[in-house]
Amino acid sequence: MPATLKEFEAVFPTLVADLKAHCQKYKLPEQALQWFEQSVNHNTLGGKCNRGLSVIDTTQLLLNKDLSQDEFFRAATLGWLIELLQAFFLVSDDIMDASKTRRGQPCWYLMPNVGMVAINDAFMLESSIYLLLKKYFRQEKYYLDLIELFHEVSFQTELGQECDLLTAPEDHVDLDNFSMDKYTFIVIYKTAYYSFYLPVALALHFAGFATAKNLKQAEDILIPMGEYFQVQDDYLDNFADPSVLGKIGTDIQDNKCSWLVNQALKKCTREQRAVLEENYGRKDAACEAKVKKLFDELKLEQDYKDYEDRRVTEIREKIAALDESEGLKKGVFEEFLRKIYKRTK
Ligand code: DMA
Ligand code: MG
Ligand code: MG
Ligand code: MG
Repeated sequence: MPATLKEFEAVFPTLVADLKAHCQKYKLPEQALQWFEQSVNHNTLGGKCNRGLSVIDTTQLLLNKDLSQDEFFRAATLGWLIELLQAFFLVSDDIMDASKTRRGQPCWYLMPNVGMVAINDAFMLESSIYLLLKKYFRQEKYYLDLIELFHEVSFQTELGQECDLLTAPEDHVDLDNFSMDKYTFIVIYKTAYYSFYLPVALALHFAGFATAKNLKQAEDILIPMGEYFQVQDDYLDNFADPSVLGKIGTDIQDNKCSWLVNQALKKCTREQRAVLEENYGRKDAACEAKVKKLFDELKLEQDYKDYEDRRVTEIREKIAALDESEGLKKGVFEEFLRKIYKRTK
């Protein structure tokens, strides 16, 4: 049985207490201690926790048994470390993307009295990963593998974010600068590695199945799945109801090299391209509305649905071809796909 969000969330207070205890060793002033606790809670809780839950579900499938209480706690801890990494990326991403809401609340940097203190809060969320990793995994022979994995995946995500931001300059719109090749690089790096490869790689280490072959097979399925997940994110940015999605889309105003604008560029007429030239990437709600209208005229929603069907078929074929001889299981990937297929948030 997959772990429930409630069971997963029940582990978090212990980890927050650990982080606080660590601060208290430095005699951190009370105000700063409370601030840190609030930042950790606000930024780490309140999401779907798909990434974190996946570590537990994957471990369970690999070991093919119900986990003991201690195994559950440790798998959940690894899951929370991904959620802390995610919190670190989201706090910074929302500043860089000038977003307004996240998980149905104001973005952290827009909360009362926060502002640019959020940048330091993001760093502290990242550092928290390594404090907890040391506390609970230092004695394991795979401890260094875990540290290196978090470092490598963080760097990959930062590369993706760099390209995402550099293809979306604030001051000038150049539609020739977008391409599906650039798009693919951006989404694989900014999203697929930390959201899809990382949970399974962590579970493989924890369960004792992290052979080179298993890690490579996992990557070959999870990177395309992560790419599909970010295409969904780009589709939802424009087409979802923000009250369901929990965040207000910013891609058009932010001049992002998104999946939708790339599809629009492939099929638009000269006149439609002129509309894009004039209105895409402008910090202006009226311009944004014109682009949204064009996306409707171009029937991009239907293109997305066709893409989804094709992509999911491809991914299912890859899963079917998995070699289970070193203990990796098809069910791991089936479960991931089940969680994201036709998602609306
Ligand atoms: C997501 O990109 C990538 C990271 C590393 C947060 P995004 O800006 O499209 O995400 P969101 O739509 O959640 O702001
Ligand atoms: Mg963003
Ligand atoms: Mg972004
Ligand atoms: Mg997005």
